[in-house]
Amino acid sequence: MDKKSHCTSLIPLENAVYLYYIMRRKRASTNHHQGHQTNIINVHAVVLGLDGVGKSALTVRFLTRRFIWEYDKNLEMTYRHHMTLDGQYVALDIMDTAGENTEEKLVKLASFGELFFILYSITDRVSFMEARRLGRYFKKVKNNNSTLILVATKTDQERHRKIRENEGLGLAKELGSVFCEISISEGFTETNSLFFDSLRLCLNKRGVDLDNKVEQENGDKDKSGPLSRMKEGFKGMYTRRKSCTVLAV
Ligand SMILES: Nc1nc2c(ncn2[C@@H]2O[C@H](COP(=O)(O)OP(=O)(O)OP(=O)(O)O)[C@@H](O)[C@H]2O)c(=O)[nH]1
Ligand SMILES: [Mg+2]
Repeated sequence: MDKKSHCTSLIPLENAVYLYYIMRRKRASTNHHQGHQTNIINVHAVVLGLDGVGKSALTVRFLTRRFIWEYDKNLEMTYRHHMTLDGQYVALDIMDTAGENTEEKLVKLASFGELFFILYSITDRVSFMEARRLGRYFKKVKNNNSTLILVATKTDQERHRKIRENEGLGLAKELGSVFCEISISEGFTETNSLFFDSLRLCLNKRGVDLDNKVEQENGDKDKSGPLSRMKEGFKGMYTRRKSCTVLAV
């Protein structure tokens, strides 16, 4: 199939996102009747990194559970996604960025975002260098008012690996971020847990008290997501509170 016909998959995707949103609203109103928290918290997330690292793949995987091999390269999209996280109703705005990360663009992203997913591919050293540049920038301009998540993608391409896991860990330590390696193509669970764990970190940082006793929808019942597993690499920096991994600041 040519690239263009693949790209049209973004049109039905809008319907899928809408349906997903309706279903979640239904569940949220059920929660309301059961007496759970119903105030809405808005979180602005930004997905960024060099071209081709999997920004759109990650975003679309989380929103629709689907993996698509080709996306429109110049398409920058912001999605509004409603979800419940540990009993808390969250309106998550996800900006899937595209194109060159100029200084001017980074200034805009810094003012928009609170949660930053900085991606690189384990198969591409240039993408790792770009992730380092972006991470250093947001660490500097956002000071401690943001949550940085360093995400190494394409672990299913192990034979083409150029960046060792330790290099990713080292960069994450420098940035004060968390770190995980995932394959977006191989399954939905890791991507889903990555978003849920990251939102927990972000809201914990804001001081939001999440209720871990509420059973998660969306298959996020096991708390063994990529970030939770990576805590091993951060002994001393992370501590387990309630049922999620939180940054000990
Ligand atoms: N094997 C494999 N391929 C992946 C993975 N994630 C993304 N890809 C593929 O990598 C290519 C680029 O992914 P995109 O999601 O378009 O990357 P992007 O970062 O949005 O790229 P731009 O929009 O051009 O900046 C696509 O063919 C994806 O299907 C992964 O985990 N494993
Ligand atoms: Mg893209």
